[in-house]
Amino acid sequence: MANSQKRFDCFNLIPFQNYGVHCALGNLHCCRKYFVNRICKTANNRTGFLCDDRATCVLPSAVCNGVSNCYNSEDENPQMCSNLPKNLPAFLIFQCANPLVWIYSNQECDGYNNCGDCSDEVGSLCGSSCPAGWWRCTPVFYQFCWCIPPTFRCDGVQHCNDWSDEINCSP
Ligand SMILES: [Ca+2]
Ligand SMILES: [Ca+2]
Repeated sequence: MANSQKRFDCFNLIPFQNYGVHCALGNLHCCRKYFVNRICKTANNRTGFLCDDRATCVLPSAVCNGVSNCYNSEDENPQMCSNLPKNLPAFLIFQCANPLVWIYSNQECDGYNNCGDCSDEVGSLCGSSCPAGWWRCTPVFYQFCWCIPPTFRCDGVQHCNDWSDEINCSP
């Protein structure tokens, strides 16, 4: 138990400034000296990636997306971004039911069918209600699972199998 906990802690640590340092698995002294825990909370309370400035918290899906979001581009570190998602910290990843498909952790329970089989929208974390303001129905579009975004209600286009998004709309 203690051993696996140590490994987990190390796995969530990403080199701070000096990316050339490699610590042996479980070498906490080395990890603490050269690595920093990158877990942070974004403005909308999602788990994010902490930049070297220790203040900027980047959404997981903005890590290794080819755009620099941290001041020194540490979110686009070539070593971390090679062979995705193998070198990404575990907290940035959500594993879909299909073992071949992964998504970024902020795409879990966001209303969108990122996994392709809706396995990212069914977990206990998602609860049984729709994201705030979304409309519950059986969507006709593959990109949604159980709810559609508020902008698609009463927009003149059918998004729900039962047309419930386009009935009882005020004229
Ligand atoms: Ca980025
Ligand atoms: Ca999703």
